[in-house]
Amino acid sequence: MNKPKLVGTPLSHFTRKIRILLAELGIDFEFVRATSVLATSATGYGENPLLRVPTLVHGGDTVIESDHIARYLVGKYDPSDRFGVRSERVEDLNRLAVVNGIMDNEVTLILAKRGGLTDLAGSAYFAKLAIAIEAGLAWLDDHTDPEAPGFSYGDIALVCMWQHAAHYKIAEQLDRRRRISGRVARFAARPSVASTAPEASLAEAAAAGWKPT
Ligand SMILES: N[C@@H](CCC(=O)N[C@@H](CS)C(=O)NCC(=O)O)C(=O)O
Repeated sequence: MNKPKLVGTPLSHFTRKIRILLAELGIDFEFVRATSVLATSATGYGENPLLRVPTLVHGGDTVIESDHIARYLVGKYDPSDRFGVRSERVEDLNRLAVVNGIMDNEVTLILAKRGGLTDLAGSAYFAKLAIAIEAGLAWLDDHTDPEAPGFSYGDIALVCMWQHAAHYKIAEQLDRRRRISGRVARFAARPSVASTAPEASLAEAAAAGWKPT
């Protein structure tokens, strides 16, 4: 089967979950960089009808939704599921849901601003999204053990959420969340993590001629 093609943007935290997983599993893949997440044709999103990334194209399959892509990859390449992608433990499911929810809210706020809205704090809905980000971070901080052994899919998602929030300065006083920051710091130098960090990813994309539109 030909090598997987992953469509995403250099800063997309949902795409980064898959980039890190692919690297950890040693799977060679082609990274196709989308130039805009405000484009209105599915073409730029690997034909994801929801106009989002990531999208994975592999053989005859097109897989959308980051966690589904992760499950697909594990099914094909890592049946022992060494990172716990398919974990059904309630604590893993809840942590992943909170991380994904924070990431979703970040995307909505960033794209609302990029799309032209200026007074996000003045809208009850957008203000609520920002409050939920803070509440989600507080919850995650309480439910993260910085010293727990191993590196799991939950850790991959946590790192992607955290470094993206730091890059976009989307949350208040991230330093307050010492348990999350401690856990992320443990993995920051791991090659799969360091090579996909926001600044590294942007530099790599620029070197490859990528320009956002
Ligand atoms: N639930 C989706 C979320 C994907 C998502 O929101 N991706 C962002 C980039 S990080 C995007 O493409 N947003 C465009 C939009 O929401 O219109 C997943 O896990 O794949």
